[in-house]
Amino acid sequence: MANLLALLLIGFIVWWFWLAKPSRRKAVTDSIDVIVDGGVYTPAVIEVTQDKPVILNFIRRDASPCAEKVIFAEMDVSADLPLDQEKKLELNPHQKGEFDFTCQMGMYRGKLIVK
Ligand SMILES: [Cu+2]
Repeated sequence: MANLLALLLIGFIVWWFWLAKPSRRKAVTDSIDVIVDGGVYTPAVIEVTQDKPVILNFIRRDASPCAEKVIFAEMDVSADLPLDQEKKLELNPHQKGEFDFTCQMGMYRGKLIVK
């Protein structure tokens, strides 16, 4: 009986780590939620893949005017962020490197890493 349970457990672990993982990873890569609150972007460092379109889903919780814009200066991309709503920003990063994104005054700071 104990052996059977151990076998079932191993089977579950194999399924969980090797078979279930690819679909979960894909969902994370295609659309990433970014919370804007308390002076920080969460997550503040976002890793994406070169030439693979990705949606950054900004959710602004901070009412201060400071947070109302997000600017990717080097990529020439910016967006207005409505309060308590989702704002989808689609990027198709063609260039590898690290790109800062900030609010218009540079107080909120985040980094997009293209690999
Ligand atoms: Cu600001």
